[in-house]
Amino acid sequence: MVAMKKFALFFASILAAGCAHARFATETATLQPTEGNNAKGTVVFSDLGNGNVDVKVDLTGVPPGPHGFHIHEKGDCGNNGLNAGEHFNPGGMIHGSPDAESHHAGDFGNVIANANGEVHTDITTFYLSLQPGHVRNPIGRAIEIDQNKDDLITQPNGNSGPPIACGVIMAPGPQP
Ligand SMILES: [Cu+2]
Ligand SMILES: [Zn+2]
Repeated sequence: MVAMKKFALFFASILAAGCAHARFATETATLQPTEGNNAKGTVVFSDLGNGNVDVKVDLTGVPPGPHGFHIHEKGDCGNNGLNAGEHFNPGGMIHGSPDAESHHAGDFGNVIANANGEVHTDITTFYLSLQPGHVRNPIGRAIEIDQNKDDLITQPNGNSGPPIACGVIMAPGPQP
């Protein structure tokens, strides 16, 4: 993880230096609370250019503690997020921890809200791609934070309860 962060910093410094050759895709989701909840915020996906995607999560209004966090197969936050369907699973795997041998591409396990109800974390994954048309590109799908902890075992969704916030992953417009 430390090596990965250094690598990310390396690329960030190239961007900061204004390298004309670097064009890394990003996708963004703005999460809105489901009925009776206050959780909201943003999730930004950034192609690190090394086969990895960085997932930057910034949420507020989340009850303190762990909450299941997943990309779902449909880009529909209707019906309090239930219309998003099951987890994004282009590989036909079983649900599990992102560290496990088998898990959905959309499985991020849990994110943890601090005592102020905020989540601020970066997840690095090589199970997603931001390349246009790629089967593991999450664009157009929903990402949700759930009411409860993902137990990382129960099928098909870790028994993490209903979503407390949902947003559809979208292109940010023209790249710089
Ligand atoms: Cu979920
Ligand atoms: Zn899953």
